[in-house]
Order: sequence, then structure tokens, then C-alpha cells
Amino acid sequence: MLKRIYTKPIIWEHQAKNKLALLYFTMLIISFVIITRTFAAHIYHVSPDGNDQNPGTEDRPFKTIKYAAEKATAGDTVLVNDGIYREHIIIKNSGTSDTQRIVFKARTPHAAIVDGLGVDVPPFYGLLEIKNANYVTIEGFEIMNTPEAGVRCSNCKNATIRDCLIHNTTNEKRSGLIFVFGDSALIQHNEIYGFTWNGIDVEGGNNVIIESNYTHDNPNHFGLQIFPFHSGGDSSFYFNNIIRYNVIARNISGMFFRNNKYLQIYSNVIYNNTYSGIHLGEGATSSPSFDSFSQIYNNTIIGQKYCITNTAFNNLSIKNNIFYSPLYDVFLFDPDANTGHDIDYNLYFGKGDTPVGNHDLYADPMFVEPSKNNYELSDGSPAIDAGVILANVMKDINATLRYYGTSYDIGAYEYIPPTDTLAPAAPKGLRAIFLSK
Ligand SMILES: [Ca+2]
Repeated sequence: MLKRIYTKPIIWEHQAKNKLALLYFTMLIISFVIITRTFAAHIYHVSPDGNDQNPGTEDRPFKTIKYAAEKATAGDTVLVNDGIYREHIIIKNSGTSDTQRIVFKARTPHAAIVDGLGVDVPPFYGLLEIKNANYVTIEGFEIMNTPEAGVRCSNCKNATIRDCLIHNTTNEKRSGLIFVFGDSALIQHNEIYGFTWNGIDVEGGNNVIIESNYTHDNPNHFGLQIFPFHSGGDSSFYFNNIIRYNVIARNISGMFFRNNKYLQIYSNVIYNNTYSGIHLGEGATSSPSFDSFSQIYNNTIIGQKYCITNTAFNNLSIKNNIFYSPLYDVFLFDPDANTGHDIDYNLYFGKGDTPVGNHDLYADPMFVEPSKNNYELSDGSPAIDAGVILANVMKDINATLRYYGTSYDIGAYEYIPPTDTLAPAAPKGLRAIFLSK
């Protein structure tokens, strides 16, 4: 312990130096702890020819993902080799932050296959279940033939499910990916099909981002939905969910929402869903409608029946969308869900409604090849530069920055002219000049 002497200033100086030394020493210890913790993060390996008695190293991998899930803690990665894994996986351990997640990753995308054939899964669990765990990432798996849901996240915050191929259930009314309360989930770049209920089903969640997914051919229900949790009788409202850059096709409805406020749906392509492209429905509340303040921007919606149906959401902003409805009206809105909307800068085509805003267009959008579901714009399309600039819709569905030309295009794609293939002539007579700042 430092001896405290109060008489001579020179001693104070020594004491200050000692304090400084102590501070440096403490910082050194802290750095050492951080570095040690960083290096202490494990990479566990899993391989079909491994053994759960092994240490989980690259040379001596585990055999099952579920065993690795018991071992992995915050900051660890479970790297799964190519092969087929027939097991019911339950992940219960949590990461602690975005930099200290627990990551489960296929070594080769879609070559680590979790196959549910013959696997016992309790009713309504996921073949891969994340249970009461936060900051878990699932990346690159193929998950198929699921006896129950494909992936279920139950009471998980900050889960990330990305780059997965999730398909085909052997049961009735089962969804590909379910969250039962999933605040701050990121559902990114997955393909999900062949389910008897929803492709993506979020039952209770705020600040959820669903982006760049292809959810299709779930013919009994919806491509994606965000609802309150049904069986709990949850009548809460959910806030600030973002749905962008997705392609959603051949479900009953493309998207279905209840009890969502400040929802953003932008730059999606939605086509050939049996009933509605986007359905906004009533929730488990006493009020038949509510002020939602949600935005539907820059989508391309091809209606098999309707493009948007709405029985509950008031105060919507609907702009820059292409609505192509060959057989039915574009909108089907209940009278009690028809106040406070701001609908303009949309392009209508087909048998659909007459335009409702001052800047609307009624014209053939000139898709590149609609018979092959290519809904990009051709050169000369009236949708080009006909939209309004919307600050939160910074990219189109191809992640192209908006905007090109004089304004936003209408629809999910921003038109970029083919690049000039002739190289520009080399400039002559240049000399270096230096500009002062
Ligand atoms: Ca443009």
C-alpha cells in the first residue's frame, strides 16, 4: 500500500508517478484479460464421422451438433462439416453481445444438412430449436424433411438466421422458421419453401429485420407473417419491424401482419400469391382498427387476386409501388380501416383500381420478362424516375443504391441503363496540379 506523506511536494510527485504506474499496470492486466478471453473463444468442429467423446478439434471433431451446442458458450463458433445430421438440436446457451455471439456455421453453405427423417421432435418444437437463448447465429445450413417446424426460436433476443435453405415438412400446419417472441431478430438471405403453414412466422417481435429472403410455395398459408402470439392471447402491439428486399411467391398471401405499428415494407417483389400480396389484418384487440403509421414503399406486387387487403390498419403511407392486378381490384380495404392514408406516386396496371393520388400512373410498367417472373424495368418504362425520393428506402431489391437518373423509380427495381461498352478515349495533355484544401 502506498505510504501517504503530506509534507513535501516532491513526494506528491513520486506518489503521482506511483499512481500512474499503478494505472498502467491495471490497464495491462485488463488488456491481458481481454486478450485471454478473446483467445479463449473456442472453435468446435463437428463431422458425421466424429465422436462426441472427442475434444471437438479439427482433427478430432464431435459427431453431433447438439453436443457442440452444449459445449459452446459466448464467443464460440461451431463449425459443421459437410454431411447429413439426423438429430434434434436444442441450443440453450446464450451469447452476450453482437461481438460475443454463439455462431453455428456450415463449413460449406448448404452442404451441412440437418435432415429430420426419422428424428423424434416434440410437438411444435423446431428440428433446430433455440430455447431462451440470446445472440445465437445459425448460418448456411440446409434443414429439411422436418417433422415439426424447421427452426424455432423460443424467447430469443438478437437471433440471426442467415443463408439457410429450409424446406419441406412431413407434418400438417408447420412453419419453416418460427419465432415465439423474437425481439431484434435478423432473418436474412434464406430460402424457405414446402411448408404446410408459414414460411417465416414471427409471433411477437419488435425491431425484427426480414431481408433478402426467398419464401415461396407454402400453399396453405403465408410467405411471412408477424403476429402477436396466438395461444397466449397476446394483444400487444409490435413496433419497428422492417421487411425489405424479399421475393415472395405462391403462398396464400405473400405477407400477413397484425398489431404492427411503424412497420416498414419496402423494395420487395411479391407475386402469384393466391389471395393477397400484403394482408393487414385485425388483431386480438377490442378495436377493429388502429393507427399503424406504417409504410409500404417501392414494392412490386403482382396480384393473383388483390395487391393489398386491409381490415385494421389506419394511417398508412403507400408510395412508389407497382400494382399489377390482372383480374381483381388492387386494394380491398374495410371501411373502418380506411382513414388517414397517404397513397400516391404508385403505378397501376391491369384490371385494378383507378389511381388515387395526384402523381399516380396508370400504364404498362414494361417489365423485362414477366412470363418468367422478371419484374425489372425495361428501357423506356414509365416507372423510371416517376417515384418520389424516400430517405429510408436507400436501396432497391438488388442492393443497388437509389437513385439513378432524376428520381426514384417506381417498384422494387431501380433501372440502370446498360453500361457503355466502349472505353472512353485516353485524355491528352494532362498535367498534375495540386489543389489546396
Ligand atoms: Ca431513377
